[in-house]
Amino acid sequence: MKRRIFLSSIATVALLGSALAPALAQGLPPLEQKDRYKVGFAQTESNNPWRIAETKSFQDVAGSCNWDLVYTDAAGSAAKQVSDVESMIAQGVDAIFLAPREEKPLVPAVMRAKAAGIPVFLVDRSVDPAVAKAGQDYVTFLGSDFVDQGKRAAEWLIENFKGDKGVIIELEGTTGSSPANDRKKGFDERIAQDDRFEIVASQSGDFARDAGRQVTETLLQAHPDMNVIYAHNDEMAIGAIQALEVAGKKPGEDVTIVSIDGTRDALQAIIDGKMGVTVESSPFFGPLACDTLKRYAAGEEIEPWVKVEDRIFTKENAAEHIDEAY
Ligand code: GYE
Repeated sequence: MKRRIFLSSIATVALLGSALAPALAQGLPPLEQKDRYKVGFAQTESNNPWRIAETKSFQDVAGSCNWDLVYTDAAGSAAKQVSDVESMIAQGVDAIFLAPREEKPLVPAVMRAKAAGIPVFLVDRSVDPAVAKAGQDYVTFLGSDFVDQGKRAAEWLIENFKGDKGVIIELEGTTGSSPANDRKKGFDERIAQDDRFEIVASQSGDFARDAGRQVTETLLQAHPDMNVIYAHNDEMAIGAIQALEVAGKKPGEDVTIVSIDGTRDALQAIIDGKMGVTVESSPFFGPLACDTLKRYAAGEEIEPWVKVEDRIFTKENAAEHIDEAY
């Protein structure tokens, strides 16, 4: 059924040379313009406020954008997420928004959707750029510049750290995910330019509060002189704060904490003086997803990266923003 639509669209484009031509020239499946779409949103997990806010943003926009939303939750399993996408293909969705848990294992899901004539939009995370390309295998990536987020966290630390020697523990996000890879790169490269700092340990806490707490507990034993924590997201930073407090350390005084996201708990920790900074990474993708899908259906050539601009939250502005946080 889907394939028939795909082929007949090709014929139409060939005849009319219509606005769908740019998409098809690059091998992307076209999308008809219609009043209502059946849209898949393949979520990676739902174990933190960021994911819950993102899902809600998609559910909210489904109403205003005339979508019948097919929602799946991979519960932290890349393998389940691949089969979630396969089930969306089987259900004949018009388009898929995929938040790929990890860069490599989700590539086959992208390729299968493309082969089935269904345009894929990557949202919040990306897949391995060496094997799958925007504008060719999937339409575009909607999301933040993670390298820049890591770099900005490092720059805040360089400007605000008071001591002579910064002994850093890094809590990495989900291994193999694009934000973990890129937030590490951006931070590590920038911090290496200042000899006051040394990263003594860098370990994954899977973007989760509990894992962040446990990893911090273990690393604290091995590096009792640590005085900086860089967490790839706020949930792990909050877990780290709990571990520090149990160990009798004062977060914000004995240990400077820098992080990424902008959750309500993180903004509260900044207001309380426990956390120094969180670089924003917005989960509110619904309106942007609606707009990008409409532009694509209208035949616009979509830029390979629909970039989200991020703010930065510190004690100067955290109180102003806490009411809009999640
Ligand atoms: O920072 C984190 C979430 O992919 C940008 O994943 C997202 C990250 C976000 O679990 O909290």
